[in-house]
Amino acid sequence: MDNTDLYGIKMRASQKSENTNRHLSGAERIVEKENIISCANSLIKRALNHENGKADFINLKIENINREKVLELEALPVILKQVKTKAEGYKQIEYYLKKNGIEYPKKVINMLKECKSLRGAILLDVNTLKRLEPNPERGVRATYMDSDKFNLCTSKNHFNEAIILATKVANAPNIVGEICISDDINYVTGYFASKRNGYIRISKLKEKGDPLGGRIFLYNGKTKKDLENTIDFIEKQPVIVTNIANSQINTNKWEFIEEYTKNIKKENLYRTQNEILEINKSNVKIGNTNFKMFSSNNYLGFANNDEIKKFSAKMLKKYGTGTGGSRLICGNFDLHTQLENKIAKFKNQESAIIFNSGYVTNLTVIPSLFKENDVIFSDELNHASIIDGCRLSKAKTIIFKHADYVDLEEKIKKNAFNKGVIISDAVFSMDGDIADLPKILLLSKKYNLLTYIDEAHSTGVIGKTGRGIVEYYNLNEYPDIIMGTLSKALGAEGGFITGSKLLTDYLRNSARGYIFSTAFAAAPVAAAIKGLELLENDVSYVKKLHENIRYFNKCLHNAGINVSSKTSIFSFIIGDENKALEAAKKLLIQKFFIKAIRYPTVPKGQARLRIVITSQTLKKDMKQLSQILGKIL
Ligand code: WAQ
Ligand code: MG
Repeated sequence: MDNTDLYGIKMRASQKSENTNRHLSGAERIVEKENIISCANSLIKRALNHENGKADFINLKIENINREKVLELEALPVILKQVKTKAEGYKQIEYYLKKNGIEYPKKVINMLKECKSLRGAILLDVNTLKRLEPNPERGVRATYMDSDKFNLCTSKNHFNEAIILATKVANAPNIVGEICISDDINYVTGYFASKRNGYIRISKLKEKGDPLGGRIFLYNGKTKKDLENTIDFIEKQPVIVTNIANSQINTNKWEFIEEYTKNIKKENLYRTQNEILEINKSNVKIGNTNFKMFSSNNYLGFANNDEIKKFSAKMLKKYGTGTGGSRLICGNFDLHTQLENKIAKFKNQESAIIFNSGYVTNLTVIPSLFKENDVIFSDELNHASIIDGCRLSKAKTIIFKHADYVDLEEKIKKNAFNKGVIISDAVFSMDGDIADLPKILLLSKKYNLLTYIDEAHSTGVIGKTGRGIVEYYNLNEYPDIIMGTLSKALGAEGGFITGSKLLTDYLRNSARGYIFSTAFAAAPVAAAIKGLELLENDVSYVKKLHENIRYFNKCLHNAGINVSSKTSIFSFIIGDENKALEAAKKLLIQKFFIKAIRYPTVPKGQARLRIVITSQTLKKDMKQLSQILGKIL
């Protein structure tokens, strides 16, 4: 046996009130000499940071313990009883009391009420139901006990402390069992423990908020000497409990979800989804009702275009429904390459690479390009996929005010970097405004930064022929990294990056979302190919979209609504989440399918109606809608 000394450390914290001291918290440990200071430290921290209140007195007692006298006890085995109600919990206790020969279990349980003013436990004679504590105001206190693991004790761990105590008490002479409920008002888990049955952990023995708590040690001895031995053991015998299982059993494994759901419901942030049964141009059928669709990013109607559907179906027949592997292993069809070439050509770039969704594109490309020592300057209204990509990248992310390039420049000047990038949406998804690309490019040149532009809502939408933001500004230079989606104007599915071949080859070798995703199926790839073809060969789709956007702007103006947009996205900021929901409901009653956009899609308190105009939106619908909006906004 190791000869180094052991020390018991006890902490008690209390609060001074008029003439008494209110007990706040207490804890004890048994530690090696070398751990005294760090243990004392954390016990003091615990005393100072107790949720019950501020500590006026902290009493720390450190005493030598003879190692030879320490008893090592194996922790009681833990058995969890998951119960739904307090009543069920009590049934469990009754059952175990009966099992241990106690005739009137209800009477015993009732005595827990007497524990209220005790610092210790009731010592109950199970034969006479008489209390045996020498000092009935204090009760019997179990002390000199710890587990064999030295861990920092800054916060209370109910279960760990309880199993140490329960193991010690269950091993005391003449003790047949123990019942315990915490006096912490929100800790509802309690237990019955005995040497015979183990530690029966009962998930609910009281309602939250109930201050009832206490302990009863069940005694079955005969002589005065027996009683003395029992109390002596409980109060004086040093015990180290070994093999406490790491079972931090949660009383309700789903509580974290239930809590979350309850909270977002309270804040009007809970979301539900509609089931669309049929789509006919700008009309959708939900249930038995037709709605005018004013929410879809199907900007050019390509998701339901006959020519595209036909080609997609043909390729589905030829290649099948799946690909059977990632691009790099065995899922690479000539179709994939064709699509990538088409994207690059459409965007006037050297090369392109496709990903399974727009979200995945940003999520995987940003971290594969930017790392720990890099700096990302990101517009505060960038899409969630950019935000998540930045987070995953571990790069230092500096958020600049929305479309505020003065703020951006100030922040660039303040932050030193070796490698840096400006990331911005081209068209902002929830506001519909357009980034000032010329300014961004200017700053990027001035400070030698890369540029990363997300063209999800600009491709097929802005620019004379729908080529996006570069065409919109008539520039002859390009961002370094152009990102886009195939799922909006192109009516298919997926995302892409286009730029230099150096860039796309690098991404094929480093972007985990590319390497570890099964290549996407022929049908959506073919749809995107055909979509690009239509877009390139027939400018009428984009023209029609632009005409509709102009028309809706005019309607809004006529209805006296001060909202306008140069893109498909019109944002009607309402503010309050509930009011936005109400407005959406009113529109739904009038058969307009428009969603209230709320946090976390937009900041809290900036809930809004997001109205989307496509090439298929009917003029009469736009007119009617703007009149209704004029009334309800
Ligand atoms: N010795 C005897 N009785 C005590 C002691 C002690 N060392 N410490 C507390 N008591 C009595 C006292 O009357 C308290 O009011 C009562 O027990 C409850 O004490 O598996 O937190 O410290 O998750 O509030 C059970 C854990 C936690 C169940 C119990 O007790 C689980 C708990 P608390
Ligand atoms: Mg307590």
